[in-house]
Amino acid sequence: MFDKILPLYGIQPVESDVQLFGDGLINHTWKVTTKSNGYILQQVNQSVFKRPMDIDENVSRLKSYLNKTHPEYLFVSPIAGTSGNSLIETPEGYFRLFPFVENSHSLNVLNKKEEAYEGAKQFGRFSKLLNDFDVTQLHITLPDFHNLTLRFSQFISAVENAPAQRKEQSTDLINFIMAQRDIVTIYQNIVERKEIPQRVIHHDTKINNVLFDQQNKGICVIDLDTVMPGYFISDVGDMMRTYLSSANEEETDLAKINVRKDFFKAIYDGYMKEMGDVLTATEKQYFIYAGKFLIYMQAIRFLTDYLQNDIYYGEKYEGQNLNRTKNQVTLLKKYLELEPELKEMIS
Ligand code: ADP
Ligand code: GN1
Ligand code: MG
Repeated sequence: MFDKILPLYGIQPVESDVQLFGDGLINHTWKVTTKSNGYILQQVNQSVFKRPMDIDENVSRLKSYLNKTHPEYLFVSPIAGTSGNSLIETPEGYFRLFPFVENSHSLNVLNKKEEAYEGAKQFGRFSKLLNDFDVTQLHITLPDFHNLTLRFSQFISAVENAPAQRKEQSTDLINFIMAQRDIVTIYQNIVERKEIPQRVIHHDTKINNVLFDQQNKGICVIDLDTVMPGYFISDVGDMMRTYLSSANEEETDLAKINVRKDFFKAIYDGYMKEMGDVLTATEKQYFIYAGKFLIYMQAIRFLTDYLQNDIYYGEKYEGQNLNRTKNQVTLLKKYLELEPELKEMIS
């Protein structure tokens, strides 16, 4: 496959080393190393992203805007192939090639609150620099991606149609999710009453979508497939979901899942350093809600997938999506317990 694809970028396959790379769940990613350069080659997951062209157009619009308004910003975008296109269609699917950001790495779990601060600052900076960009210029690359109302109704129908055994194994989790339905109602109110504005939102702020340098200072954000109009609660919420606990979403020893209060403060400080002057007063009131919104939605998404025989996330071992749900539900419970203290910290 690489023998056919790399030449489309003027790269000689015989002179390149190609290795699977990273821990992303959605796309296929390889690191390509030639004598002089490093690249990231990616095959877009077309069962998730039905219109890869839309992603390419979004990224190219953002790139032209940022090149004009903030030329100093490192915006990692795909390189044009010899045809001049940055998205290349082949019989195997759609591919793109990024310059490898040298001396960078991504983290799957944060060990220091300073890293949480850096990550939050990078995502805050991204939205801030795009604050005056007209969000209607962006395609919706994943319709209803963070529409919690819809995710909830999909969950209900997954419960109704689930194989008996999978449903039985999920009983406690289903009951917990049902009991926390208020989280959906608050979201519905936000949308219906237009309480907060639509912004350019990354929608996948988990920590391995930030590149860090060797001193673990943030360099930039990556994985721009889901950049589209949305609410800031999506970005802040996914940071809470992935930065607060010292164990990540794959952890099966639930005792290891925790909410590190100093990491919460670091997310707040890092994000607000950039977005503090941009967010409205109402948005600020929803800062803590953001964590509930996103952790709850991810629990719903993992459980829905389990009930639907893992058609979306797949599974590397049996019951992985059930375990991921237990993990996220545990995280949510710990977060809810601490809510009064978290409020106090940012009041
Ligand atoms: P996915 O959508 O599957 O999560 P990503 O775009 O996040 O794919 O890429 C997967 C991983 O590859 C990232 O977590 C990061 O470690 C690495 N990566 C992606 N792009 C670059 C880049 N331009 N430079 C260096 N590393 C990168
Ligand atoms: C997926 O692509 P990746 O691995 O960064 C997913 C996110 C989930 C995440 C859970 C397009 O992110 O929404 O939060 O897995 N992306 C898509 O790990 O569904
Ligand atoms: Mg990713």
